[in-house]
Formats: sequence, C-alpha cells, structure tokens
Amino acid sequence: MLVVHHLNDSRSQRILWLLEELGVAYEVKRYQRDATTRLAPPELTAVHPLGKSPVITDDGRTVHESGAIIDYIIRRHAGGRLQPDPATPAYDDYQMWMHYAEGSAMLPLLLNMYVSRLGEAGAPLHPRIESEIANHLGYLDSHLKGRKFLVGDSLTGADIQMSFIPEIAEVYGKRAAFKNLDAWIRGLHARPAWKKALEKGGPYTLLK
Ligand SMILES: N[C@@H](CCC(=O)N[C@@H](CS)C(=O)NCC(=O)O)C(=O)O
Repeated sequence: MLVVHHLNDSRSQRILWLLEELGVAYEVKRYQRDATTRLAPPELTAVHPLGKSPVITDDGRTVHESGAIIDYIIRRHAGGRLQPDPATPAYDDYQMWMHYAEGSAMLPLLLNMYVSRLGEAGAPLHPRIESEIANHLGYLDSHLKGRKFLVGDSLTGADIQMSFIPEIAEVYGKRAAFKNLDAWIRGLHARPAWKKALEKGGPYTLLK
C-alpha cells in the first residue's frame, strides 16, 4: 500500500489531493510540526534522511520531492490520466510547470518568509523580493487569463504541483491583486477530491 508521510500545513497536502483525484488506495501517516519552530518532527528522518514532507513509500521505494512524487504516482498509478500525451507539445508545457513550481516560483516566497523574520535588518532585501514575487505571480496570472487549468482544458499534475504557490502567496496577503490566479485556485479548491484530501490530511491552516 502506498503510504503518504504527511506533515500538517505542508506541500504534502497536494499529494493527498492527487491520490484522491485518481482514486488510488493509500495510507496517511501523519506528522505534526513543532508548535514553536514549525519544523518537522525527527521521526520523519526515519523515512528519509532529509526529514522533509512530502515523502512517500510505495512498492519498496521511498520517493521524496513533491514534483518527483507527483510524476511517480502519475506514471505508475494513473493509467494515462492527469498528464498530456508525452509525444505532444502540451507535455513539454506540463513539464515546465512541474519544474517551475519548486525551481523558481517558490524561491521569492520562501525568501519573504525567512527575511521577514529578520525584522529591520532584512529591509534592504525586501524591494527585490517583492518585485520577484510580483514577477512570478504576474506571469502566472497572465498565463491563466481565460483558462481554468495550466495546460489544456482539464486538470493535470501541473495544476496540483503549482497549487501551493497561490496558497503560500495568500498567507502573506499577496494573492488578491492577481485575479486570474485567485480564480484558478478557488476553482481547484472547489473540487470534491481536494475537499476529500482535506479530510484525510487534517486541518490545513494555509487555506484562506
Ligand atoms: N522542494 C521540496 C520541499 C520540501 C519541504 O521543504 N517541505 C517542508 C514542508 S512544506 C518541510 O518538510 N518542512 C519541515 C522542516 O523543514 O522541518 C518539495 O517540494 O517536496
């Protein structure tokens, strides 16, 4: 049985959502962030030395890194669903979004989170961080104009992988200005599988 090692309020919410979309049987093993540090508990290092979530175990394998996990689950368990045909240009776009999420779009949002903790000492860095957040959210927003999904006209793993970006942006009050982005994530959050994943994963306080 596929096991999702799920940390509360984390990127592993999207793995639960993917599995619910696919209707694949799985087990959730829950881990709680430390109330003060917000770090994962040390037990996660028994699953993988990085001690991060998401991480899954399946068929004797351990897979970490959310994009790789989504790709693994779709290749092995989706029977061709939730990704474009690899022979088409749409698949190239799909791969681009899959890598872009953690490779580029998350970086200024993470910098914002860490640099904000420096208080005044971080002030010189904020203009650049803000402009990069606006750059990435703006790019995404213009791509989503007139679209319900990132690639083609149905849900793919790319929507699932990218969904964490507007969720984190909203935590810092940076989503509302990007109307297409806001409409896209609200449409995704309205899906029955997304709601079911919330029940499986427990409270997700990143949700606004
Ligand atoms: N790029 C990785 C990031 C993994 C990651 O940093 N996960 C966070 C939760 S969203 C985590 O485990 N944080 C707890 C910690 O670092 O102790 C992925 O997409 O899977």
